[in-house]
Amino acid sequence: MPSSPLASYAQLGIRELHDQDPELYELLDLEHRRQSGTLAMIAAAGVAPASVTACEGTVLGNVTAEGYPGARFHAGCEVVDEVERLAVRRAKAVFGARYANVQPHSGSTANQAVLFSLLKPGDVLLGMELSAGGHLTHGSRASVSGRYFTSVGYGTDASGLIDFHEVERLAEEHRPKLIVCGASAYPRTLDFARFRAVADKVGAVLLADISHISGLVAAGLHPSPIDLAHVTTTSTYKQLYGPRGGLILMGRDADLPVPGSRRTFAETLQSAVFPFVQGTPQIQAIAAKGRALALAAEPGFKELATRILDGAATLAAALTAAGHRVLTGGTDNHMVLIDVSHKGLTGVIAEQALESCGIIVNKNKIPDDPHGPHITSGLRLGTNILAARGMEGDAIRRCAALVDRVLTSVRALGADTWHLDDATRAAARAEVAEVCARHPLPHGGLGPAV
Ligand code: DSN
Repeated sequence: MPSSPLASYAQLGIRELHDQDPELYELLDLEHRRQSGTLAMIAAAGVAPASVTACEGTVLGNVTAEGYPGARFHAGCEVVDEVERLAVRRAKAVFGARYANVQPHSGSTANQAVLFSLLKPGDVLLGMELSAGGHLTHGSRASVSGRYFTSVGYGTDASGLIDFHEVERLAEEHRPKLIVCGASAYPRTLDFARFRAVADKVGAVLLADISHISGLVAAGLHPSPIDLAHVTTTSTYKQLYGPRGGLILMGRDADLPVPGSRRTFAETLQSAVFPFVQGTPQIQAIAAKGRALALAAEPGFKELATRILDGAATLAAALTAAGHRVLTGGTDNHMVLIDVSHKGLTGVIAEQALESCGIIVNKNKIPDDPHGPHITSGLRLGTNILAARGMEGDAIRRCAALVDRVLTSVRALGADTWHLDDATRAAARAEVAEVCARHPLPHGGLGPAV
């Protein structure tokens, strides 16, 4: 690599951190080692390639650039304008979108921009219940989305699938102004066309939040909502393996007027992000999104996304064969939800016991869960990071066997107290270390396929 101010600056930063702030350096180094040496199966996480992370450590963060390219409120933006234009072009290309906004600081902020620009306080919002697998920003009372709007929630049927009869009934009864589809804990394909039909029937706007499945959508392995929903949002750090951040995307509805307004969806959402809910954008994160989107456009990304999908199916089948209760009987995406009450455990016990062995998952509420969010009866596992490690087939089955061994060995003493014998923990930790060493995290790209 030719020496350049950019490269020297990055190296200088790490050297100065090491020499001048060893306490912080040590923590950052420790976290690096933790991620390398543990088996992360967090469904809501990815692992950013080094070139994505590098963008965030550049001098772009010094530029205050309120507004949009060509229309900033500060001087000195000629370079960052090009960075943002590039990220917008790449987002449109990856998702086949007519409109892309790359400024949202997160998926939650992207959703806030949509809700607060299209709804007035008190308007009715229909979204998936948090307890059924929805997201906080889809109308949960714990979030501003459920306090400022009149939130109505739909759930799942006895088989764990979205109950469209309930969605239709609630839409007709409450006449929502906006319907949200998309979920944080739903392992099956989302039928965006069916949601749009319901929305059209009651004159509602449809928002699709694809934060959990945007990599599968980008790779063409899950139906795309871009031309079915009026607006699509996503976070960028899960399946896009990008930085913390969000995107707002639109397809065929972008240039149509928002119902009851003369402004188009594109005009409305553009001013919703800035100046309505955000100030100056984080250009360094926008550059990192642009880099992640370039990787998502490479042919190897489809191989990675295929590994995500196949890995989850393998994980679900192996856990089922081992006697675990996999919700909905399997998965269509990257996510496997299991009911650990079936094994006499709570979600928090399962999460903590696995973490003590170096396996990182998260407790999750399941439909009709008798426990609150800090205990839960469920566990959510995902394959984004296993796929980035290049794992498939037998390697995934080995992960499932490890999970099974810990969950069948741990003994619940109370709702959140437990015992796991030292020998089982030591053996599991040793095997996790071996698996991690055999399938190292990618440092220069998204696993062997890219
Ligand atoms: N949406 C949260 C989750 O699914 O866990 C964080 O990304």
